[in-house]
Amino acid sequence: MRHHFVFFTLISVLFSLSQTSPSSAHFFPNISSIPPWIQKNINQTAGAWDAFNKYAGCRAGDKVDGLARVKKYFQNFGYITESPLNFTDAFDDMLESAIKTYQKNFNLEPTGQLDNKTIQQILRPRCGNPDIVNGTTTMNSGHPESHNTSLFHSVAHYSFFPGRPRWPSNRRTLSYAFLPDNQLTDNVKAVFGRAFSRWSTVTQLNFTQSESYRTADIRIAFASGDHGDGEPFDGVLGTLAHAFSPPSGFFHLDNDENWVIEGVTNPLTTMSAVDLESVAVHEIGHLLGLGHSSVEESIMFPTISSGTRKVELASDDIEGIQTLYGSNPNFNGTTSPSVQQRDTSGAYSSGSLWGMSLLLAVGFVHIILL
Ligand code: TQI
Ligand code: ZN
Ligand code: ZN
Repeated sequence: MRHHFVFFTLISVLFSLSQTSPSSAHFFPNISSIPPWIQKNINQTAGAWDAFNKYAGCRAGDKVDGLARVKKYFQNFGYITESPLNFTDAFDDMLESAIKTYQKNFNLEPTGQLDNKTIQQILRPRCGNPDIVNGTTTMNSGHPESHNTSLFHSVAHYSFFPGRPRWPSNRRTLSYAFLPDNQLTDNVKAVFGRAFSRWSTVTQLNFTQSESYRTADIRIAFASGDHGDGEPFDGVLGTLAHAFSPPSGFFHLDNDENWVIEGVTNPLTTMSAVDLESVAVHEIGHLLGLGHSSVEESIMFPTISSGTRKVELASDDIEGIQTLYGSNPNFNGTTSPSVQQRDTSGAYSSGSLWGMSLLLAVGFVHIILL
């Protein structure tokens, strides 16, 4: 699984990333500066999905032409684990239970039917990774602390990674660094700085930029396609970025996206523009130990439309992160960014097996590169 980095992978990531050529990432100050010929027309894709609307109202026992495609969709996102070569068009128990779990994850009434709200949620653009991996949901319905389970409207909650990993309690200042080969501009780096400060405003955590990529707690790199950690990027849209749970600190972004750095003002869903700060705030949530949330307003909700911007932490995100790291005594309930200056570059997390293997890995790469 993605959160269990093996020693070997660690080395290959460090190694392959140190070998990449300078970044060819596409950065655009705003949405109107993206040339039309690189804008992917999402209307075409949306057209294909329109067909989904004919399943509205489907329930167990029904047989509807093309229902097999719906099963394929649920299989893609981990809700159906059986893998028959051909799904049938019958609305069977397998589909019903997949729909129920999906509805719980997305905070919809678990009717087990393809009702309107469920179809609308399916039709929304979403992240390409499964919600359920090896039988464990990455979202709220499997959250051990979710209360009010009988009231489906209030099960909404943040989640943590299995085992609830977090940065050790003696580390309240974390350093971050950018892969030097990416040669990011100060404007791009400032976007990450703003994203970090959204989390430090509400917790006792501080973030500080370090010039030393290899020793920083959080390592930010833009990469294309296969970049050595077994989670290859996929070109425009699809997976935009990924981050590993604490105390890994790897934060990778897809070089092939059209990243917008000054924010997107109006929701233009026909464009492939991706707001960098929105993605950064979400991924930092993962880096700090938050899984996905079923609260739609939350930063950790697992869908975002291209061309839109969502950067403000919701109360669900704030509750989740404060459970892990405590609240900022200066935080009065309103979020205004603060910038942290203390430099702790070169510090390693102590006492954890992770810190140890990291140290060894870094040492090892030094040796191969010399
Ligand atoms: N990347 C996925 C994500 O960050 C990768 C992922 C899926 C993941 N499941 C995970 C990472 C569990 C850690 C733990 O969710 S993504 C969104 C969102 C992506 C998606 O490129 O699909 C955002 C990146 F939530 F909008 F869909 C950023 Cl904001
Ligand atoms: Zn990666
Ligand atoms: Zn995510």
